[in-house]
Amino acid sequence: MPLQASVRIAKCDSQRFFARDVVKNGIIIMSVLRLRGFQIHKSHLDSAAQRALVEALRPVLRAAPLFSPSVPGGGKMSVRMTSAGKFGWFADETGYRYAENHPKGTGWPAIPAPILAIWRDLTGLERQPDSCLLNYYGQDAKMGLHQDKDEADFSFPVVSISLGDDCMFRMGDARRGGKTDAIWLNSGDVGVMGGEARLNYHGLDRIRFGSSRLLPKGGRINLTLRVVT
Ligand SMILES: O=C(O)CCC(=O)C(=O)O
Repeated sequence: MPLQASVRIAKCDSQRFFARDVVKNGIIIMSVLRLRGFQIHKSHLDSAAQRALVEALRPVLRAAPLFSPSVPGGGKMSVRMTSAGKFGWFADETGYRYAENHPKGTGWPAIPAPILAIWRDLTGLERQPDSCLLNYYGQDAKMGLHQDKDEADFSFPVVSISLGDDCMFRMGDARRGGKTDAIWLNSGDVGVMGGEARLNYHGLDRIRFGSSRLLPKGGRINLTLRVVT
C-alpha cells in the first residue's frame, strides 16, 4: 500500500523565509516556500503539465505575437510580451496600463483552460482572472523592481507561472528602496502574491539561459494571472 503523503515544516528561520515540504515515501515531492509573503509552490507542474502549457500557448502566440513595449522616458523593455484574456498589459512612452487590444489592433485571445485551472487550484476563487500576461525572457532579459498596481482591486492575488530557464527572482516589501531577498525559480514553479505581499516590489535579476530544455529556443516564459477590473 503506498504511504500517505505527509507535510512537514522543513525550515522556518525568519519572518522573511518559510518552507513547508510535502513528503511521500520519504521523498520530498513538493515544497511550499514563502519569501516575504510570496508563496511559491515548487514543482507544482510536472514535465508533462509544463509541455501541455507550452502547447496551449502556441495558438495564443500566433493570434497575439510577442512585442517589446516602449517605456516612459524612452527605451524598450528587454522582455518581450503578449497577453490573453479580456485585457492585456501594455506600456508605451505615455505610461503603463491595460488595453483591450493587441498593438496590431485585434482583441486578445482567450486564456487557455489549463492556465485557468491553475488559478482555480491555487486561489480557490470563483472569480476568474481577466488577464494573463505572457513575458518571454531571452538570454539578457531582466525586469526591474516594480509593484503590480495597475489593477482596480488589490484584494485579488497575482498568480505567476514559471516555464523554461531558471531565473533569479527578487522580492522586497511595499516600500520603494527597501531590503530585498532573491530566490531561484525553476520551470514548473507557481507563485501566489496576495494578501500583505500583493503590493511588494519584485523583479527579475537574470535568467540562467539554457538551463531548461522545455522551450525549443531556450529562454523563460512567465505567465501572470490578474483580476484587472
Ligand atoms: O517573470 C517574473 O517572474 C515576474 C514578472 C513580473 O514581475 C510581472 O509581470 O509583473
